[in-house]
Amino acid sequence: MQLVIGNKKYSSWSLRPWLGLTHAGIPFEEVLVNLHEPDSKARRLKITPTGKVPALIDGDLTIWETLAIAEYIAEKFPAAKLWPVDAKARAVARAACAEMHAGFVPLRSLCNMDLSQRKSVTITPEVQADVDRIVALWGDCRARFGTRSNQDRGPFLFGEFCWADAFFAPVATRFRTYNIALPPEAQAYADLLLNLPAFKAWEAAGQAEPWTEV
Ligand SMILES: N[C@@H](CCC(=O)N[C@@H](CS)C(=O)NCC(=O)O)C(=O)O
Repeated sequence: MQLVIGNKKYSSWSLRPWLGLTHAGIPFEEVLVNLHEPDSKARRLKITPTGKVPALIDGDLTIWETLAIAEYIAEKFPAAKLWPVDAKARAVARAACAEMHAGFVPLRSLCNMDLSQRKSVTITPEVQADVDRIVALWGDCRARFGTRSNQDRGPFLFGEFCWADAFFAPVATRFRTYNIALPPEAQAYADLLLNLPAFKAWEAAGQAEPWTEV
């Protein structure tokens, strides 16, 4: 399998499947396309119909769109348990990923992923509403599925690591880059994601990239 990704410093969508695959120890070949090269879009359009990354290539199959890539990997590698085993938890994890995929436009527009800098922005009410919703969602997942009968099932949103954690990893970087204040539990969860060995490897590679956004 090949995973086509963009610049590690900036490409939040590429980070999600890369993190899931790497954290789960699933082997794949990484193909990095610099999004800021003049002919980059033309190169990407030869790979996917949208010209966007990430894309997963498995033999004669090319999958574009992160949610579809996540589903394909989970089906192909069920032992990796990239979705929660419990059906209700799995449904909520999928809802959380879909909400991330379709939403939080104000946050994503104002606070782009940039692993190389710390930036300051004026947080608009719309961005704060996104932050509040994410904090509430994380808290709800942790309360309902991360901990059950006082037995902690693991530190992630649904106990063990799953796609929902990978989907929110870029958000954790945005909170850090833009110094967005979080309640202690949400901060602890963001720190957990930012300290995963797989994330650290991605981050180090991103910070070493010579290309900067134009
Ligand atoms: N809906 C797509 C979004 C992918 C996306 O927007 N990728 C960005 C990089 S993070 C991209 O390829 N941008 C370059 C472009 O739009 O030409 C997905 O979920 O995979």
